[in-house]
Amino acid sequence: MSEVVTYNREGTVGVITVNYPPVNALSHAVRSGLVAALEQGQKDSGAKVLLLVCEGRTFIAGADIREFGKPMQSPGLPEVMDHYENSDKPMVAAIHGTALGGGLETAIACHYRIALSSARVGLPEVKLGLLPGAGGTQRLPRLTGAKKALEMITTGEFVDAREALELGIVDAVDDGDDIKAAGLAFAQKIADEGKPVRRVRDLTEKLEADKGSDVFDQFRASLEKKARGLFSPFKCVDAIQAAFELPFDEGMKRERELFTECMESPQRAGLIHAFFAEREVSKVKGLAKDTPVRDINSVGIIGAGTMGGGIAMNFANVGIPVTIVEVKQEALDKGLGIIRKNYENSAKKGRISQQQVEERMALISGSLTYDDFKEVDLVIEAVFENMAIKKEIFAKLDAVCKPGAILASNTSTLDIDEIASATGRPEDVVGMHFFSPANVMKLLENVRGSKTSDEVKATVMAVAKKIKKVGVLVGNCYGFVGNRMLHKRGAEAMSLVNEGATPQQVDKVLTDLGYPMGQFAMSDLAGIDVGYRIREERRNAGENVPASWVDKLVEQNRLGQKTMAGVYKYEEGSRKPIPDPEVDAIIADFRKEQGITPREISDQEILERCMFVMINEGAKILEEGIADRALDIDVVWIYGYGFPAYRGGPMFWADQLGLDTILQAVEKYYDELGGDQWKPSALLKKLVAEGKSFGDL
Ligand code: T1G
Repeated sequence: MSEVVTYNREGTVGVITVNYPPVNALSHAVRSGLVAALEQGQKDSGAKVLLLVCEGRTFIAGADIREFGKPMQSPGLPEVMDHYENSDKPMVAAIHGTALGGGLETAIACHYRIALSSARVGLPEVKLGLLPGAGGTQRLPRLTGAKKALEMITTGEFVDAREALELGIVDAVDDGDDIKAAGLAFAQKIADEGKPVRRVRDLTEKLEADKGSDVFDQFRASLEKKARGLFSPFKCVDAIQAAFELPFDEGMKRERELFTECMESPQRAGLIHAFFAEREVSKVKGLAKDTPVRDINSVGIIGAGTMGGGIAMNFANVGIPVTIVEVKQEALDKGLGIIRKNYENSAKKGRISQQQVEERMALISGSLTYDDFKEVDLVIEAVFENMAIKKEIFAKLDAVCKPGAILASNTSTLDIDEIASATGRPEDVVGMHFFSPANVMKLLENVRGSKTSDEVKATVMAVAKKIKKVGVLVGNCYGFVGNRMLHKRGAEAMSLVNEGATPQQVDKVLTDLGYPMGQFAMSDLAGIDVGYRIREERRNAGENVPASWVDKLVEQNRLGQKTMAGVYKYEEGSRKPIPDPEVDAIIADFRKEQGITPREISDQEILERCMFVMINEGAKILEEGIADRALDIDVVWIYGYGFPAYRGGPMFWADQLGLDTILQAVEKYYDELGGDQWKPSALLKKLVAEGKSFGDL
């Protein structure tokens, strides 16, 4: 008898129980156990009906992703589904938690389903670069019809139990919290009413309605924008369409062919890497899992600007009261007004209710005095990037805030240790770098100072989880991980334009790679004066920062979207970047001034110079211990800058390209262009010499 799947009988109900923490994933042991337990149930003459239920936090949450890429061990999931569907005794699945992927496929291979009202179901395989490969594309449409099946399978979104009931995915919903009791009662009812075996494969009514319709072509067209660059969503549509055109067994064969194509795609490798990396980053090297965490029940924010307001919303969204301090009432009122407007917009889109708008606004208060920070557990400073001002603020916070309060800076580049030196409590000082717009972007780059205590590190990582961000703990250096690499990419992009490329050519290479926006469109969004001020700060600090054509734009007050003109021009009410001949003229003048003769530049050179300079910098970041693992860098770039998750992150993508290819190009550009940014990283050279990858670290 398998220890992860057991069989016992309760009355006339044969109970098959899965117990494989943490999420009852369909590992080989579970699949074998399911088959064995079913056989026992079939042989058990006292069992009139069979019930499948899971222990722990959730019903089966899918195939065991950790097995992907390894040789599949029999029985495969489709085979297990067949056993359950062909059971000659009614087979009932009892769902709690999240029945996902192969879990939901197992449930709909059964004959009846009951779910707790707190349960959710979904087929999120597409988020892993796959499609439901155990009959989901053939059985779900038989329950819901084409439209809902297409939506659920190509988005991977979950539906709650009530909606699942309406859609016909489950047959009953129980408002209790004891799935075993609910399952037993429902199974007994099925037996008492003499309900027959009801195989989903035999249900054809919902298929008839959409047979021969153009719903599939219409849906493919709608995916062109939403699923730009992705492979598996289109395969999902093909597989679902097969359910409407082929007999069930043929449809299953078609599903298997398409599933195999997805399994073999580099996008599946990238998305699964991203899935696990997002979870691995919360396990910080050298930080014990049981490190004490301080309670954060109230938060102070300094600055009611774009960042401060967005940061405040994250805490109000999870019920934590926030006090925002500004220097002037006018700035405070403006900031609070923008927060309200953001919430009202979300309410208009149906994302939150009007009542939630009011509840969240009630949690955010404004003040003009630091005295209101006396009792807060955490303060986050979000004023602009000026070290002198930040040190002045932290000295005041040190004087006002209670012992044990955490003092955090939202700085995107500046030295946390220098900021901490303005206080008498450096162990309580930390960086919490949010990404604009702070209430939307999922990344929170937590920056440890040399004296930041383990308790504070653990607390800010717990805060990230609490406010539904992906927290990554990184070391203290100029730009930390994300912006340090971004600045290298930005400098290369500017140089490429100096040398002959157009801004739109550079941006298109990056959006073709899968970024949501190119370098210059992104700069216009944030405001190109941000980079200008950072370059001025570095020049004032004595660094040799070359002049650039972008500075010329700022000096003509072309600051980006906020002035309707920056690198691109913008029409009223539109964020669409439009190439501007005026900018071409400014660039041409700048080239003349610098004595540059423009040349044709290939897209390949643009790709290599923008991306490989980042990877080389990422390798240096690893060498210096600023990031503990390459996957930390991948997560920073996926969640902070929109690097396409289907490529796994810049370092994973580099591994897939081959580090020898990267190193050759870096050495070539070092010879041609010079500059510290092209000095080949020692780690990169070492890994190539040893035939290893970043993933091997
Ligand atoms: N396989 C293996 N491990 C998994 C797993 C899975 N499917 N899902 C979660 N884990 C681990 C996760 O790595 C973490 O491990 C722990 O469980 C808790 O996860 C044929 C091919 C279920 C909603 O895509 O969406 O079925 O770090 O931190 O926030 O058609 O996990 O503790 O060691 O995320 O409460 C389809 C993926 C697979 C579901 C729970 N299923 N999982 O979220 O906890 S493909 C999925 C999730 C498939 C078939 C196809 C979430 C969750 P550790 P967690 P959570």
